[in-house]
Amino acid sequence: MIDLYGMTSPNVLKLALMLEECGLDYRVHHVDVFAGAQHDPAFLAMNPNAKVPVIVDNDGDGAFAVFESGAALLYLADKTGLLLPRDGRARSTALQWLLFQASTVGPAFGQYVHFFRYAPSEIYALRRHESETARVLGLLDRRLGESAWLSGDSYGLADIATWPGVRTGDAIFPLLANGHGWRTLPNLRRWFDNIAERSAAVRATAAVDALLPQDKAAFARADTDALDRFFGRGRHDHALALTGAEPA
Ligand SMILES: N[C@@H](CCC(=O)N[C@@H](CS)C(=O)NCC(=O)O)C(=O)O
Repeated sequence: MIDLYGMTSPNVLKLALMLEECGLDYRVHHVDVFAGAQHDPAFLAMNPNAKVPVIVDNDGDGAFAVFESGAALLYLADKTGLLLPRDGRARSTALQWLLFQASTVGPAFGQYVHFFRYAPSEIYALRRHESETARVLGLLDRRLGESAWLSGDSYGLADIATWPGVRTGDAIFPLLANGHGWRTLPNLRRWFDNIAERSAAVRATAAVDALLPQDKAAFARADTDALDRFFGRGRHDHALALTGAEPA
C-alpha cells in the first residue's frame, strides 16, 4: 500500500496517474497547505522541502518516503519495472524529457498560472512567464510531431509528468497570444486528448479532483497572514528571514 499526500495540484496528479497506470494500491491523504500543514514536523520528516506530493511506500522493509514528484515517478517505475525503458538510448531519451518537465515545463507553467491568478497587474512578470510558457508549449508540440509520445515510442514517465500541467493550464493557456491558445497546436492536442481517454487517467483525475472541496474550504479559511506564509511574502518573506531584516 502506498500513501499519497497531496492536494488538487498537477504535481500530485502525476503520482495518482502513475499509481493508477501501475495498478498499485494507494490511499490519498489531503494536506491543508493553506493552514501550513506542510510545515508540521511529521510532514517535514517526509519532505524537508515542505511541499506536496509525497508518497510513502509501506511495502517491504518499513515505510519509505519519497518527495519531489519526478523522483517519486522514478521510484515507482523502478519498483514496478513499468513505464520507463530499463537501459540504453530509449531510457536516456525518456529521462531527458522527464527532466525537461521537472526543470523547465513545470516551473514555467507554475509561474505563469501564479501571476495570471494572483497578480495579473504585474504586467512585466505576466508577459515574461506567458512568453516562456508559449515557447515550451510550442516545443512540446514539435516533439509530439516527430514522436507519438514525449517518452519516445511508448507512453511513459515524461508523458505522465507533463500532462497534469497542461490540464491545469487548459483554462488559462487559451488566452495565450490573444486567444489563439494551445489547442491550436495539433500534436499537443492529440497527445493531450489521448491521455485524457486512458482509464488510468480518468480514475486518477477523479481521485485528485475529489480533494477540491477540501482545498476550496482550506483556501476560504486562510486569512491574509496564512496566504502570505503560503506565498512567502510580507512577514513570511524568506529573504527577510535569511538576513534577519524587518519587513519595510
Ligand atoms: N518540485 C516539486 C514541487 C512541489 C510543489 O510546488 N508543490 C506545491 C503544490 S503544487 C506545494 O506543496 N505548495 C505548498 C508550499 O509551497 O508551501 C515537485 O515536483 O514535487
